[in-house]
Amino acid sequence: SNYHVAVVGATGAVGQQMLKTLEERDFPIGSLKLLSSKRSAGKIISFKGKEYTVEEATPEAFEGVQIALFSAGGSVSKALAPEAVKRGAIVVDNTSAFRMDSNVPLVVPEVNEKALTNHNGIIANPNCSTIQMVVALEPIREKYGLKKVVVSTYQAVSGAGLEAIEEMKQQTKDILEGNEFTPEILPVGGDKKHYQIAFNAIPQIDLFQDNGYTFEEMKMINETKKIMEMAGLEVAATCVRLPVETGHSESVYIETEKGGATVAELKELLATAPGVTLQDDPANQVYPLASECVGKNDVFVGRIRQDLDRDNGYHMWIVSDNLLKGAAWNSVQIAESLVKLDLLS
Ligand code: 11C
Repeated sequence: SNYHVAVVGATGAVGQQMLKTLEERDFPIGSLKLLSSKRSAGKIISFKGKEYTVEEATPEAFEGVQIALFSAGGSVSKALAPEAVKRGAIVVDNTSAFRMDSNVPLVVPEVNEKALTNHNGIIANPNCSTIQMVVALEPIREKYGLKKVVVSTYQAVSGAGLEAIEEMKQQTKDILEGNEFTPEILPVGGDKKHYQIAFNAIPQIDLFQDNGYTFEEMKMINETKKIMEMAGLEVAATCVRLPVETGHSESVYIETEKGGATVAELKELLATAPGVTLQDDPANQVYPLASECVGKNDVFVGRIRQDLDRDNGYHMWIVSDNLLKGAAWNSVQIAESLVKLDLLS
């Protein structure tokens, strides 16, 4: 059958990719509603050759909606996701609003699709940098167990939205032309100071927490434990913003429970893992690149090396399109899983 679908945040960086993904996957849509803030309402967006007028997201807008994909910021989700559920919709929420609620499944289908069966109307889509990491780590955890993860990220500006992309481009131009400029958005719209992103690397994504970690780092730590159902997993993260438009890269160090797996064995495992493309051939300079992952749904893994001091330690490089597997594709994939598992009323 066909479903009544709403996309909330339809004009944003992720919302646009959600529409593209729904189109490409030929998701069974009966009717489509494009919702946004009041500011963007009235815009025209075309979907499968038909034009839609973006409407303001209000509680009443969810009347008759069966699946609502939210990506319009945490405060919008907090206010409207429960309203959508009240009206019978199942919400797939791409913000951090509900991720750590114990009655909300936090789902990456390659890892914990079965968690969907316990949903109470809202399903949370994890943070982009978390998703690509757990897709690569799950096959290793299954076979060898996992004790510890230490990740450093190299994140693209599109994770901070369309305005952040614009800021990076304009700054680059201003610097090359010798013009004055004032950073206004990055690292975080809501913080006191703003820094140059062009030709720079900023070790702050989202706001600092009391423990000295940023919220992005704490998301990676807490979400990884929840998705993998491993409260005792040791995870540490350092998240850095780079002047890359799209595609998050991650340097990941892991320690497995069982030592002794060879790099060749890990490569063989990842070569056939769901949602993973192995790109690992140093002799021919083959490794994942942010510039190459854009527009693709997979998580790309390479540079797999044995740690030189520990026989259960491994290093790798994990790259994915943060707007696709990190956001839009994972959300649509969850919607596809709900259809497949017959979990839509
Ligand atoms: C970034 N990871 O790259 C963030 C964006 O919790 O869904 C995603 C924020 C989130 O800036």
